[in-house]
Amino acid sequence: MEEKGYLVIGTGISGVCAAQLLKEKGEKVTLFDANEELDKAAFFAKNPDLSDLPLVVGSLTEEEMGNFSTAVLSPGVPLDQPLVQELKKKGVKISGEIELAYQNAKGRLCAVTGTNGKTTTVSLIGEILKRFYKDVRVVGNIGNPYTAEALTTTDDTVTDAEISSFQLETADTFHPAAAAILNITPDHLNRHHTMEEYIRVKELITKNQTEDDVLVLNYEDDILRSFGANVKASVVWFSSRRELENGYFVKDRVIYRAIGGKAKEFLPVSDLLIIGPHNWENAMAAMAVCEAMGVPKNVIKEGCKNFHAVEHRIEYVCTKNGVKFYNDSKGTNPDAAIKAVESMDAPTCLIGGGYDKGSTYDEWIASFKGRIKKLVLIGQTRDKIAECCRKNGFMSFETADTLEEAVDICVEAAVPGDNILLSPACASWDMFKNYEVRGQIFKEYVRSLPGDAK
Ligand code: UMA
Repeated sequence: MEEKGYLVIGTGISGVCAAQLLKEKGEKVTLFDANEELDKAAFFAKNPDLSDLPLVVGSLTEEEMGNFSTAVLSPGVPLDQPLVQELKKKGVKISGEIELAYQNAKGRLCAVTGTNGKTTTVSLIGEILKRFYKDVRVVGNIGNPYTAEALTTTDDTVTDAEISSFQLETADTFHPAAAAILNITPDHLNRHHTMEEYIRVKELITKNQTEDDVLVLNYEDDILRSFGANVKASVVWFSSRRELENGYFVKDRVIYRAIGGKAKEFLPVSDLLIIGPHNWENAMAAMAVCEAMGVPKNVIKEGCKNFHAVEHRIEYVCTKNGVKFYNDSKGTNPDAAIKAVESMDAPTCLIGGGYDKGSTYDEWIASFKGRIKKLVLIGQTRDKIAECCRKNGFMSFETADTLEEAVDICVEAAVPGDNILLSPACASWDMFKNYEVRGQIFKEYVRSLPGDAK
């Protein structure tokens, strides 16, 4: 009987890197993408090293499904879709890109999940680890697939992974020595359907951890506070609001490290270049993870002091005619967008709206509280959000057909001293390839506006 092979589902960056890894290991691989319009010739021209692999687009026949031992899912592939269910029925093992990478990687691993702050925290951890360890890989949802790095890792490698809920769904033996869950608030409910399921998936990050491992949790998150009481891993808490007996906390704008009720000053928050209480939380999570990974305190402090905000996350763009522009294209859900609104220190014209993930916007609108002088709505959710504005008595909104038109409306409404903020509270996929492209287009358009940029 012919040997069964791997089916890699999705030909985005994860699928490509997963297929490359499997090919390098000499495995039999077939690529599949549900997008019927995928241009095979263009795909192989872009990925010539995969051009000898079969690529099926659209759908698979029952017979074809029987040819595989394992299906490796890209993060964007939901587990409950019919194809995955059919494959399961045929006895095909369902795995994921992160799990495949983990099984082929060496060295030590730390991993961060959470609804918001993952990228900032993982980037900061990466900066700190690189100051102390020679071989550090920053991988995962941040945009560098773990499978792109796994085969070249050695026992001395330290891997720092940003892991989304999509990626955790297929985690099986995935086992980080230090993990952090930053917060859990409603997001991606169109994929996970219920909040209970979203929470369950996020918590999978610690499922293989033992008492020798560290789990870093936010004490101010009610879901995590009760979860932390019953995990196997040794928990390190952080809080931006209260003193803790054990863990990291902020008091009078100073971060402390407490062990057994004894708290020592660690770093004043004024030494951080990332602003706002949510960023203090990200920094404390990074400190705790790096401590667990064996980095000395002075190295952690230096890393924190030198770390700048990541692109697209409350990123200052420029000042034109006395108006400051901020790009928060990564504010892809209401909770992240609230953080951006709360970080604004002047009257702000806000651009929101985008792809509909099934979120509700009442809390986001409630956070405007005199800070937002005008809201301009774009994208698929614009009417839904407009309706929510009316319901909440916020009437200072307009709609626009394009991002550029939205910027123009804001420029018209702003006076010197104001801010203009792109922080959509929605994903970008209705109008843009991804949030990075949305942010780039915003920045380029803003820079092209009349007036000297400062
Ligand atoms: N596809 C199918 N069947 C499906 C769904 C998708 O065949 O049911 C195909 C699509 O036609 C497409 C390909 O799969 O060709 C896309 O795969 P993908 O959506 O998994 O995207 P990748 O390019 O592999 O990028 C993924 C992550 N994307 C998602 O989770 C949606 C990237 O996170 C991540 O950076 C990358 O892997 C590397 O790990 C992006 C993201 O938006 C930034 N993440 C979400 C977030 O942060 O909120 C979770």
